[in-house]
Amino acid sequence: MVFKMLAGKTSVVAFRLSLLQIFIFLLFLGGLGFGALLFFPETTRLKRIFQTNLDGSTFNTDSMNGESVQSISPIGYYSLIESPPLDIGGLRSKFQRSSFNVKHEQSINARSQAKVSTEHQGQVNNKVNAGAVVSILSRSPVRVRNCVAPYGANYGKPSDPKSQERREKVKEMMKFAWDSYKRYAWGENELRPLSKNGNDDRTFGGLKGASIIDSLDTLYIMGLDDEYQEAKEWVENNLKLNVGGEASLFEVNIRYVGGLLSAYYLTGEEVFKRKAVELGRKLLPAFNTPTGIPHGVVNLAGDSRRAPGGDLRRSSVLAEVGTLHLEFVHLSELTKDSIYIEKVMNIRKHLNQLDKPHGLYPNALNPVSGNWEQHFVSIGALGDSFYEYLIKSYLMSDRTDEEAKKMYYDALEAIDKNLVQRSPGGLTYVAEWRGGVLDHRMDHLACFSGGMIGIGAEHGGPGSRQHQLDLAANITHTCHEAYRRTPTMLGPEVFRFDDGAEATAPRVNERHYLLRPEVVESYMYMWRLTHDPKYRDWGWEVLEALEQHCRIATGFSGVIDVYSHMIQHDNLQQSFFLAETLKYLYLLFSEDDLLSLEDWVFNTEAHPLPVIHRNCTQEAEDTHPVGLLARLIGLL
Ligand code: DMJ
Repeated sequence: MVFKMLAGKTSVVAFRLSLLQIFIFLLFLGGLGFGALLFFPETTRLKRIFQTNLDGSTFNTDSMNGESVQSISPIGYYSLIESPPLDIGGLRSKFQRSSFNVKHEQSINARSQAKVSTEHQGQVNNKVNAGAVVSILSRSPVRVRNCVAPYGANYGKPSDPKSQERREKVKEMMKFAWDSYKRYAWGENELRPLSKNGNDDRTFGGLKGASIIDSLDTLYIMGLDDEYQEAKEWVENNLKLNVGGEASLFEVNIRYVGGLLSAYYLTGEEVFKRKAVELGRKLLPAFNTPTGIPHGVVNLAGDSRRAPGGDLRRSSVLAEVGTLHLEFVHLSELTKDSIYIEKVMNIRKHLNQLDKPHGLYPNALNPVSGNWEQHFVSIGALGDSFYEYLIKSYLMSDRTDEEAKKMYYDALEAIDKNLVQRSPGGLTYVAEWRGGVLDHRMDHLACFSGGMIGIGAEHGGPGSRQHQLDLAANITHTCHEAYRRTPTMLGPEVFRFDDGAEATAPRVNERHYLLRPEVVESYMYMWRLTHDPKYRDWGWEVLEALEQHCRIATGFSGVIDVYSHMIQHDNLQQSFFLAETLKYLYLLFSEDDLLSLEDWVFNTEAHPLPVIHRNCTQEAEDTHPVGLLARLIGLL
């Protein structure tokens, strides 16, 4: 087993032998035999045999907010919480990165990082910390149910020089966006680059630092170590959750809870888990409605017995109530408190049993009656991430959540049948549906669907696989056309396919570009699924357009009219630009095993959450005392 793992790595073997000699020497000294195990190359594995509770599962919210914590119990409908965690530690051999391998990679990587950085020095405006990636990624990633969630070997460094250079450029853009935010808007939610101050709208109910939370994981995976440390320290010292405003349940969940969870899973830093759980608990009053369908607005000052904030007569939005599942499953996973899963499973059950016109999900429902409020269907604004979270719930459950799977494919079939259209010029698009009448327009937001349909294609059954892959590729192509048909090479907020329009925006008020990620998101997924180089080239086109039209001296800004040569900026560096747009571009130019799709799902704000693997059999074998003994004998 060990030798299989080491095949072809001479230097690794050499290093192992020297440690082995230390090991034998210590054994020889006698009395230190047990201690010698700790010097053995695979120290972390051996330590786990004697110290099994390394996954932080004893975390208790009692100490945090004084509220009692229910012990997690089987609730019958969701298999994720029915199986007890394995009690033997270990790494999944397929992806494992032992402490030794990490060190080995560090030294290789330190050199290669330094080299790339030096080569690139003349091309970037701000030099990034060349060695940074080494120090932060050497920490152990968090284990979920005893499975390790790996980052990937060699930090996803691409093998070809062109992609390396492109990736470095994305990293430089991230550093520039971060530095600009830090300089003019530190601690505020978002940067206003023209007025050089912060944007502190009330979406987050008084919570601050949205750009910091949204950036944590991006900084981390890019190896921007100093910037990540600044962000972490701000969370430790300045992220105050005792605010009293009314916040968007959806936005706080996807950006703050998702960002904190992701930072925790990547870094293992307890502070992120503690804050995520504390904030998650503050969202629970939103569910205090007669149906349990949450209201869109929650008063963050409330406790779980109080009514939600906002006006209960207002509709709940499909995308908002349907975009909680991934984060809430992880909140239950971390706290061993089933309340979060119960809340989102109730939503799902409710939506599942409602009558649907032609199998389609309307975008608004009443949180009191639980009925649809109108028959407007869209996979753009108001609907989008509901569908995304169905397929991602299935994937994140290690493909066991059959209910989510069925709901996703049924919904997709209805969309395909009723909404998918082909323009006279041959472009595939997903129209909107207003009470049975098609509106031939697509939101920029709907461009995420190329990637979503792509990642779902694999699991829909052999008969539909190719069709879904083609649909994903065709939608992504259309979104590329929406960009390509503007002089700025940036896509408008809405593009139409009526009155002679073909993926263009005839209406002046639909021509803005807000630094949105959906198109590069689909490029990233389609690249990983097909390895067609055009997706990397299309991503590079977007990057060049961002540099040319959105970058100003004080940060990045959206533009008001993508069809105008006279660029006017909208004065906002959206936090999702740092969380999503730049992260997806970075991943597009990285190797596929950086946050592999086998092991991670991205929430709708691009925060990676680990797949909750059920089967770590191989690692159990690896660390079982008998297996260990065999390995020791093999080495001796
Ligand atoms: C992000 O906050 C999320 O991607 C959300 O799902 C939709 N809107 C923005 C990005 O456009």
